[in-house]
Amino acid sequence: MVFGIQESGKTTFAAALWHLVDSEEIPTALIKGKHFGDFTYLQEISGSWAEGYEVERTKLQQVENIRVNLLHAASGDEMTLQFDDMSGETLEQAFATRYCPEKFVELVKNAEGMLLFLSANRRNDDSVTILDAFDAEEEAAQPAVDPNHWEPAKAPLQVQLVDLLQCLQRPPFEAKPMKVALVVSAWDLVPDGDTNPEKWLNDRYPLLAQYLANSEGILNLRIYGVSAQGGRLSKKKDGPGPDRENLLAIVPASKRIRIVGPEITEHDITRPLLWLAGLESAI
Ligand SMILES: Nc1nc2c(ncn2[C@@H]2O[C@H](COP(=O)(O)OP(=O)(O)O)[C@@H](O)[C@H]2O)c(=O)[nH]1
Ligand SMILES: [Mg+2]
Repeated sequence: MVFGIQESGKTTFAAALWHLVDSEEIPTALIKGKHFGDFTYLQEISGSWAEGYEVERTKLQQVENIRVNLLHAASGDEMTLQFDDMSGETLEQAFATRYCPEKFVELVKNAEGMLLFLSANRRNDDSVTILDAFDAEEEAAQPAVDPNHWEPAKAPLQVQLVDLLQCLQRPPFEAKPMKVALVVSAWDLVPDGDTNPEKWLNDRYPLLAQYLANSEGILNLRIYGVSAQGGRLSKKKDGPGPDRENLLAIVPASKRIRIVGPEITEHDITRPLLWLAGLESAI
């Protein structure tokens, strides 16, 4: 299963993955499996990706089921990467309201591994500390807002994620203990010196890092840095993004994709999935 809040890089990953396995431009550990039914949405997003544009955001209220079936050629084993590409900040809402769609419960119950997304392009958790909050409170001698007022959406991202992940252990989910592959997306935006995704996580999201390392619901953890887009792009309607020209010069397009982490080969974002499926030793 795929797990991650809005803007964490899930759809772009799916678009790049589909291009990679559909085009067969470069060898990959897992190849495209059998697909039935309607996969227009996958084709649409991978089309935008190939043209060097950002994937379009899921329209409000529209839920796109993304299922990518992958095949391990040597063993004949198959795996499915599945997620509800939910709009309307469903997970963030779930943190505040404690409600989530029933379909999501099914997805969690059936999951045997998790691809967890976190974007390197998010700044707001870095900056504010409890000391800043104290200072602000002292300055505002007369509190303008009710001191008991709490806005869940303003809770730090790592607090929200740890809470949501913890919920998966309890009814109605009761997720099986599973392997987790954390994808730090938009890895191209991380400064060059910061080459290790594990260190990146420990520095920026220490609470989440501790939870992932110690939760009984997590059998095993791996951390990857992934640039699925390769650089900064923009939506088609907004014209070419800053890195579009450079990215289009990379041929074949699959080579725009970059991944760092344990047991990887350049460009191959099926590697985390191979590990999740327990097939790594089979190659
Ligand atoms: N620079 C860069 N930006 C990315 C990358 N992957 C995703 N993004 C951007 O991050 C934003 C959120 O991505 P999206 O895939 O829509 O996230 P989702 O809401 O989790 O599906 C979009 O503006 C993407 O263009 C990447 O590899 N590099
Ligand atoms: Mg999306």
